[in-house]
Amino acid sequence: MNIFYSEAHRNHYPPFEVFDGGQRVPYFENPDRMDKILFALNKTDWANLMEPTDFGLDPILAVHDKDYINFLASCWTEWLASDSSIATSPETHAFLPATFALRRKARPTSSLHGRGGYYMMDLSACIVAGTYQAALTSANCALSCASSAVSNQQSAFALCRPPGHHAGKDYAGGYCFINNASVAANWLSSKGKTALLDIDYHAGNGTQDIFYERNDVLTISIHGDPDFEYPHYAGFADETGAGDGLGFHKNFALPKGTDDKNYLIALDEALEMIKKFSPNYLVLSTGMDTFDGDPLGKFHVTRNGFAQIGKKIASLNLPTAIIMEGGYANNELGENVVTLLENFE
Ligand code: OKP
Ligand code: ZN
Repeated sequence: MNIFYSEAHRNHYPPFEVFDGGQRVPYFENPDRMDKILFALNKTDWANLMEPTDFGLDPILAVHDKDYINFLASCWTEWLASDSSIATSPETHAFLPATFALRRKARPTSSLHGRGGYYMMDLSACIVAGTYQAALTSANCALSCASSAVSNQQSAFALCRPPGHHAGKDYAGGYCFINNASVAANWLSSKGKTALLDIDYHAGNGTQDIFYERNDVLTISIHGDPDFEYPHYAGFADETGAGDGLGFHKNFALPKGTDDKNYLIALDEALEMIKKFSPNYLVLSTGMDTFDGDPLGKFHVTRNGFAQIGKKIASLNLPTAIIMEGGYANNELGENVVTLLENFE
């Protein structure tokens, strides 16, 4: 299996994130996640690691707002230049706004923090020196993966970091900056009919927003009910698309404690919808944070559950661009990813 990966993510390692209650905690979405996955992949005899190709900004700007991307590009440098105390110890700092543009009577005002609150939805998408380059490279891994799926008519894996599914057209959030899976799905949709299935534990609000009014890409997300879980304001069962896109988005908002059995029931329903849509390609936003014991999740999906999930999705028999999203039980993460992926081999 072709696997697209770059070391660029290492320079995106914010020294902290902020949890509810204002507590600073170590950044959960850390480079060690990739090391654990690489270690497990390197033990298999089918992982073919490749550097991503640079697709340039066009496919990214087909999904994201240009001013938002400009904000990501210059944020750190502008912030560094604005306050000399940051330059003395940049590794202890991360850019975060503390005021947000609530309910869009808002505009991106010219100050950096005005733009921060406009373009960011929470306190977990911290920007540091290497963030923008890492985000671009991560998107290129997804695009390279999609391109590989088309040319080989075979599934491929993008080992993306940072992840993408919380990033909308013009906002970052939840460790995500560029919506890798959406960029890949949009690119793929010009090559053939494309569906996107998001199995990360958290609702893929960014993906939902990006495709909400489109009927050419079916989007489905299976996740913890936003009534109790992040991202709190999107991912509800009654959100099914709008305008032309009505009926082309589906949320499975599952309760705390969801186990293999109940997860697989929802998955079966999702796969039936995909079959009816009859796409040529599938994009799979792959979070492993549904795992029993994940520090950011409340489901009880087991290793065996991932084997069954992989088997069922692979049985669609579609060239699939498998895009890495979340998963924070680092010590189990590598084997969990391999367990899912080996079904697509
Ligand atoms: C990213 B992904 C919990 C704060 C939530 C953000 C979680 C982002 C998850 N107290 N922080 O979908 O795995
Ligand atoms: Zn997640």
